[in-house]
Amino acid sequence: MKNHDISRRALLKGGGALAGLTVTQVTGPTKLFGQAGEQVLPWLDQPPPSPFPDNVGNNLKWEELDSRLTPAHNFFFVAHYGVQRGLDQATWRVALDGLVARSQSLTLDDLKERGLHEVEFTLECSGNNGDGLDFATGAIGNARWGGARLAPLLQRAGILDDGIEVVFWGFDRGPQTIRDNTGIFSGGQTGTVQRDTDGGYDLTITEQFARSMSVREALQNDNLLCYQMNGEPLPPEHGFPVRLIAPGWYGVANVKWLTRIEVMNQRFANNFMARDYLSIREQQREGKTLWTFNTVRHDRLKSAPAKVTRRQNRYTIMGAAWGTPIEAVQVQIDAGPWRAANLDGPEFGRNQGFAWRFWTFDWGTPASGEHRVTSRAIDVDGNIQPAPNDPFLASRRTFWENNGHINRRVLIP
Ligand SMILES: Nc1nc2c(c(=O)[nH]1)N[C@H]1C(S)=C(S)[C@@H](COP(=O)(O)O)O[C@H]1N2
Ligand SMILES: [Mo]
Repeated sequence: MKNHDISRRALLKGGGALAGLTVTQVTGPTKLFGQAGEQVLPWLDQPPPSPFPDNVGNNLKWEELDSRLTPAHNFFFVAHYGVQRGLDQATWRVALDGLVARSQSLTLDDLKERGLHEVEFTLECSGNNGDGLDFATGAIGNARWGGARLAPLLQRAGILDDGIEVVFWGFDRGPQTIRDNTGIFSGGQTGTVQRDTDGGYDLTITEQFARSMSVREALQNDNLLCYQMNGEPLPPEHGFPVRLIAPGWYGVANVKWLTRIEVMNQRFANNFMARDYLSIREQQREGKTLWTFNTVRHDRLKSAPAKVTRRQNRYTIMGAAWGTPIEAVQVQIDAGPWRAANLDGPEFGRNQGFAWRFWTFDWGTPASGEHRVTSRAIDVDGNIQPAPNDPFLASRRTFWENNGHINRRVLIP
């Protein structure tokens, strides 16, 4: 996503007491998410359209969520340098090189011959904020991703002893400007240098999309060189012909239009690791302000109310929870107490815990008027989706990794 300012108002409003938490896990029969004869009440707060339609689009319309698997044509996309179309699967190669004993150049058929491994995984952009104010509120979807497992391919190539980092290169590239370069530039290069307003130099280069992870992280069992989405070939928007799927990682790690896997002997610090997708937090330690910097990595525990439905005169709230394996979800209406929602289906085990779980909350017959609906998820380790005053959320100075409560407003007639 492009850099843009996101109002923190969304985070700072709301609140709600967290004291006296009791977690009641309710298990019940798997229900259809959405039933015949029900009416969906649209939220009063609606996200604005994407200001960068070529780069971020097709965001989930929460009110329309009615199936675990998001159809590819309804699945959000993020493409920093635009969607790459017209790539030829017949000539496509994924290079596996760098610090390996046996470099590889893999065709799509090579990947297919290795057997299909499937993972159901909810992919969320770390810029997906929520609270109905930000355009990226629906930068999330869940799919059954299929492809060849990455770990055996890395093992076959033989990572050398000094290899510590695995870089995944995409095909897409575009301009990146590095500010206040000192002007070490003699001509002949393809980058351009411009004097900036404060007397420094801005260097503009053509950067290729890439993200990296450690060797240990790359060897994680469910990482895929993925060529299928919900049983069909990947569409161009989602990385045709091959992408990385790294279950449990935020969207940005899941490199699309994958051309090269490179093993290196040092950490990798390109734009998408070290400048963009960087969480900057302001913390207090021993009376002093300490700024910390973390590249975006793993998904965080999160939930969202998806829609309010009405059948006869009874209202139900439905939603999703994801990020880490979910144990329970609670719902808060206006300033009321947190109350347990019903989790649909004990899904993980089958889906390895990387997929969202749906929940429903029987709202009964609420008073007419406007209401605020909030949810919070609790994971199997007892972690609670953080409240707005949680130190992690409150210390953030960039908008990445916002897993705060999502407040939606609805009008009951
Ligand atoms: N090559 C490439 N891979 C990419 C991106 C990109 O711009 N180029 N965007 C990343 C980001 S920020 C996200 S959130 C996910 C989105 O995946 P999707 O477009 O399939 O939903 O793709 C990631 N992989
Ligand atoms: Mo993203």
